Amino acid sequence: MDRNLPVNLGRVTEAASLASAKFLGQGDKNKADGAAVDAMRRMFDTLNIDGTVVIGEGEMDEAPMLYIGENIGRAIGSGLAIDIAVDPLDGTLSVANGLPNAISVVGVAPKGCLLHAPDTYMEKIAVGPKAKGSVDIHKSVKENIENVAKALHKDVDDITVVVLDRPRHDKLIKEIREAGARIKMISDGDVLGAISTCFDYTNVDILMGIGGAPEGVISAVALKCLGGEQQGILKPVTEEQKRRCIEMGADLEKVYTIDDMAKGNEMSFAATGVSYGELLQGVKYMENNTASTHTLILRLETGTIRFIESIHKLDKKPEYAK
Ligand code: VTB
Repeated sequence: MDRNLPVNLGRVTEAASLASAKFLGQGDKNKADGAAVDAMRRMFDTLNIDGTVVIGEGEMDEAPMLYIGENIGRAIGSGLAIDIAVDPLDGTLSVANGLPNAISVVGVAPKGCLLHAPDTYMEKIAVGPKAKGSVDIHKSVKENIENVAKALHKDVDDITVVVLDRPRHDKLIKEIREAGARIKMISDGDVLGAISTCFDYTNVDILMGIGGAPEGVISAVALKCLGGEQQGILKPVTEEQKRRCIEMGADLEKVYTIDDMAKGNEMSFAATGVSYGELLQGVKYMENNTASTHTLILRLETGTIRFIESIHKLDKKPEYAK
């Protein structure tokens, strides 16, 4: 894929972050999300791509923009044909409540390479490159934690598992505690949770638990670029979700690996912080009507990991001014 595409994806997530950060702490998650979707969609249309949204804001009848199956880009029918997975704002509630770790995120691969995941839950386990090969979603929580500890040359009580703070995780949390590991509870954003396992300084070693399946595909793109590992099993809750999974050809017994979710050797990923986080700083408004953004950009072909800090002159981009 075009080597400049990853950097352009960074422009896309920067735009969505700048648009939604204005709503930090204002209690309106729909406004924050809408602004992110709108800005992301507009920036995509400036790129020379023939993109198809495979993970997006919902079905065509549910979402006006970035819906599943939507064609985006400036070169539809003639440019580089790619699958696009987006979450314009992962952590809508966090933004509304002024909480950390909200990001805007995009993953892309050549057409046909990203799993068309149904909008349902997925049980996941994810680790960074040093613990790759040491987890098995069918093994017990204790065994997985002990094997990761071994791979990382750490004691079990130095292992931190990131878990979404949800009642459905009560049993998981008990099992992690019984195994003797630590828990970092997050209110939202298991994409960032999964990515954090790949960066030592976050002190996160494993992601465990049930989150969104679409988020699982986005994480798979990032973890593939970073050399980590993720396994997932679809967990539809309602009959309607089960029907949808089967209709989409999904296998409810299958353990989806990274390569099942994100196939091939060409892939790019970008994420920009909206609110403050350990891995990515949030949007910061500064003097002289400027704002800074912090973006992680990944490219599988070369394995390059870029952190880009940008300063935006809001006089020239009035749509992002507070
Ligand atoms: C997670 C989390 C997301 O959805 O995937 C979660 O990473 C799963 O759904 O940020 P529930 O909220 O129903 O638990 C989000 O919270 C929102 O997309």
